[in-house]
Amino acid sequence: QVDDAEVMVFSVPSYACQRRTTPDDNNSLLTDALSLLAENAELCDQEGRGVAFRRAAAVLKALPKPVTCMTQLRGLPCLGGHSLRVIKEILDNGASSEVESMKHCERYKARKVLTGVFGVGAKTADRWIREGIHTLHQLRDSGHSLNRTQKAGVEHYDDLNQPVSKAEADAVEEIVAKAVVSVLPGAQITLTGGFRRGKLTGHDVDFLITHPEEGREEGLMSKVVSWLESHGFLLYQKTTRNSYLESKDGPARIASNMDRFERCFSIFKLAKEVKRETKQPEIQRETGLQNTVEGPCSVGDHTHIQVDDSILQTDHTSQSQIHADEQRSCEDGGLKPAGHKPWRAVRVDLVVSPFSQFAFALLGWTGSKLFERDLRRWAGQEKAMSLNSHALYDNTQKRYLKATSEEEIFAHLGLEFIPPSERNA
Ligand code: TTP
Ligand code: MN
Ligand code: MN
Ligand code: MN
Repeated sequence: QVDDAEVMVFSVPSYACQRRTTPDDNNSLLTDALSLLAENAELCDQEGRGVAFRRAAAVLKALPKPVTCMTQLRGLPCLGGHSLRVIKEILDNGASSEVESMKHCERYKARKVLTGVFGVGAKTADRWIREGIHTLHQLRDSGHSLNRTQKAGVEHYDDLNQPVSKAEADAVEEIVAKAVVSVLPGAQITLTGGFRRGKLTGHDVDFLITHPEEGREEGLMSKVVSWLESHGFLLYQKTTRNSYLESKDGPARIASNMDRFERCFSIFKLAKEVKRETKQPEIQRETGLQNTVEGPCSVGDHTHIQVDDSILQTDHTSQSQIHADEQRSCEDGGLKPAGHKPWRAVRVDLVVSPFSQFAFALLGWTGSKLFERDLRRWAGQEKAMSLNSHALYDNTQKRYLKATSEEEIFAHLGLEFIPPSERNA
């Protein structure tokens, strides 16, 4: 029996862009389960179901305290029947049977391994699974010809499936900054994506590049890429040119959340810091200071021990541990044992924006994805406006609303400003 008067009932606005969501999570047991269901739906190419579970998880993530009973959830938005069933089962039994059986499902595991390859989406993975391909070894043996992106994805599978640390992001930023000022003095780079939101790890590192004099940014990407290539920092890159000016339909009508900036999806070759003089690696690691690229670091549901010279020197890392890690990385799907290479592969996204669109590009590339989705939904449904990473159009006034900062865009939209660190919906 629960006395309603004593239960803390939560209240949350329904659009993610109306909420403050910090990177921490008081309900990770529940949100992890719902995120897994979302991921599975996305892997099955069921985007609508995926979004529904993402929304439910995001509402719980925004709560100030752990949920202890269903009564507290009364009146909360975005919690559908399916999500509520899952939540109830976890509150009652500590786990969801649906999620647990999904985790052990062969098809789910195969989808995860195959879509874990950079350049492989849900449709390709499913086609392979129907042919009986469940692992990277089977993929290699199948003789399927892979495109250039997928080849790079397989080649760097283990590195790319290991989260990028903030220290590594900082190291990448230093390299990109150097490249950018070398090819165009006065150009500016800004860290975007999850790291701008204060996340401690990410699946990649995102940057936005611009120049305060409109037009000077033209042709900048190819120069930056050439610089990076000639200095040996790129393992892979695919550059797409700016298609914004060519679009006939105008920026307000770009339907998808794909923008038209000049961009580069790349894989960086990032040197691992080798500290031969290091006496107390354990302490260094805990402070998380400067270029502590060395592990072991806890990664999702399993721990990777990063093997490099610095860790070979630590007396607590035995050869058998290293061997165990090599085995694990093979079981994970990697084709190669964790090598002793002095570098690691890191996914990096570069985007170039004209200065006049910078605020929109910054807002659009900071995320989270659900926060972005709800910003656009808010604009359309509540304000009769169209927002994308290039511009904001007022459908009532039939004109573009200019902005030079994120704050101005929130103001145009009639929203309280939410800083990046609170956009982790
Ligand atoms: P991601 O790098 O995919 O995500 P993230 O940085 O939030 O999380 P992670 O730590 O896993 O890397 O995307 C960053 C933002 O970029 C996201 O808000 C969506 C935006 N984006 C676009 O606007 N257009 C695009 O074409 C892509 C791929 C992303
Ligand atoms: Mn792994
Ligand atoms: Mn990112
Ligand atoms: Mn990215």
